[in-house]
Amino acid sequence: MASRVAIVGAGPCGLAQMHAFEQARAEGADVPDIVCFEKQSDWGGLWNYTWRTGLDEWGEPVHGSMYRFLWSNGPKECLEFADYAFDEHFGQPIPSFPPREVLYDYITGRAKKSNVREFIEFNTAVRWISYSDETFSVTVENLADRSTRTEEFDYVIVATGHFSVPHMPSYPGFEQFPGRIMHSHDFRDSREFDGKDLLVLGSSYSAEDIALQTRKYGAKSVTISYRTNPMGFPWPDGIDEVPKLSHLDGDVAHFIDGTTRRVDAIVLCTGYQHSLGFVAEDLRLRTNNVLYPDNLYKGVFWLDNPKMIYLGMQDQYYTFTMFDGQAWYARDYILGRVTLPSRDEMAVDIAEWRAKLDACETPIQEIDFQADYIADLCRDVDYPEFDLDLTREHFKTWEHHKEESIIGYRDRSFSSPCTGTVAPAHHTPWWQELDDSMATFLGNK
Ligand code: FAD
Ligand code: NA7
Repeated sequence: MASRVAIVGAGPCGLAQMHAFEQARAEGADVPDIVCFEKQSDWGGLWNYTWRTGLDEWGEPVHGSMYRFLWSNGPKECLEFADYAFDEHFGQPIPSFPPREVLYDYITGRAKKSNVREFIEFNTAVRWISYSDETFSVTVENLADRSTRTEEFDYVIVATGHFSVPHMPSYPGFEQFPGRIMHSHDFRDSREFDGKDLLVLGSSYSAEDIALQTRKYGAKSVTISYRTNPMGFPWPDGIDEVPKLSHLDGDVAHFIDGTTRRVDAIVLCTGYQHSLGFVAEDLRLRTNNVLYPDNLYKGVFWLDNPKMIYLGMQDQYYTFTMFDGQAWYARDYILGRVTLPSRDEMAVDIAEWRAKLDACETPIQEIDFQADYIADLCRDVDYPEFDLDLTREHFKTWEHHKEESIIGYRDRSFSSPCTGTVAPAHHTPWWQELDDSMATFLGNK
């Protein structure tokens, strides 16, 4: 009997997995039955923008954390699909830092080409995954008619992302603060803060981007408070970085260096939790946001039961390219094309990767670490050739560009690791470009 595979989530990871199977099928492989359960009504995961916050139309926690006017924060050349170049999708070279709608079009373009939509059950949330007698039981709920059912599978691939459930710290004085306190997960439109003095907590990607965005769209001032280290970018006029928040007194924020600022609103850019409460405890990944979570061989196979597979659970410099490498590896394990070593050997391998990660001290070393991880994945599978070393150099150049100009790095151009195409410059500098529509970006409007 053909084996059955459940995929949970139709974001970039889930789509990569279905596409990988379809590639093998097109080349004549005998591919298992695949069912993808997706709780939203459409595909694309975080890239499928929603205006909603809090609960969705079914009363489910909203998955989306992306906001209006979000532009890629890394060069698109570092996430290009090796078998579906940007040139192929758009029919013309495009600049290196596209807005969300353009990347959504690209991701779903490949998924349309390989016809994977037929495998997806939308509006269907996975409620529980357990394993016994060599079989996974997957309980799902159809959100539209509220029916539940349990199906059996031989493999489960969890591709639910990990930037949706906020980490929400509290500080003394939050209860009495007269303005809005929100997490970046609920941030949707910078224009809400036009003319306001904003406090942003955090010192990573969300803090950086939301501070820039809100100032670009009219915030009077943005104060970024770091807990451990400042980002240290050359911030434009109106944005400042200050040490950790101590407490609030009314609308006055007090920082541990004794300085104070009056603020109208607070955005907590304090990261996310891996939230996998629908997975039985013996199969459940528990980790913080790191480049190599523990207990995952090759970053994907659950050590105690490698038929339980997790995609995209690591922190991310690389995204779509890494997801493809993972999806190809998972597919080839399921198809019997690669075999996994013993549990002890897998445990040793995981420990070695984690020791290498512990030795990383700088973003440049972390970029090399994740590039080495992708090279390790691609070595064993037939993912199409692309110039991975070029992308690692691109990422390092990108880091330098950000240090030179945090408002100007998105105006730079990179070359494709797949086609060699050098991206054209965007017609408008990013700091001046208020329109993020695909039509304007592609120059059609
Ligand atoms: P997701 O995109 O989160 O998709 C997971 C899917 O699983 C969703 O469709 C969800 O509905 C579904 N799901 C979840 N739970 C269940 C369940 N129980 N049952 C059924 N379905 C379920 N990456 C970049 O490369 N460039 C960027 O510029 C960039 N910007 C970002 C900005 C923000 C604000 C955030 C939060 C992330 C950003 N990322 C960016 C990183 C992002 O994580 C990846 O690009 C990518 O979306 C991860 O894909 P995924 O499939 O792992 O997860
Ligand atoms: P990250 O990258 O996980 O960063 C979380 C940040 O939150 C990090 O700077 C933390 O500072 C900070 N943090 C956590 N707890 C606190 C408290 N209590 N007080 C102040 N600051 C805190 O999450 P992001 O949302 O920035 O990025 C996630 C993804 O979204 C990423 O892929 C982007 O592309 C978009 P620390 O350094 O630990 O002190």
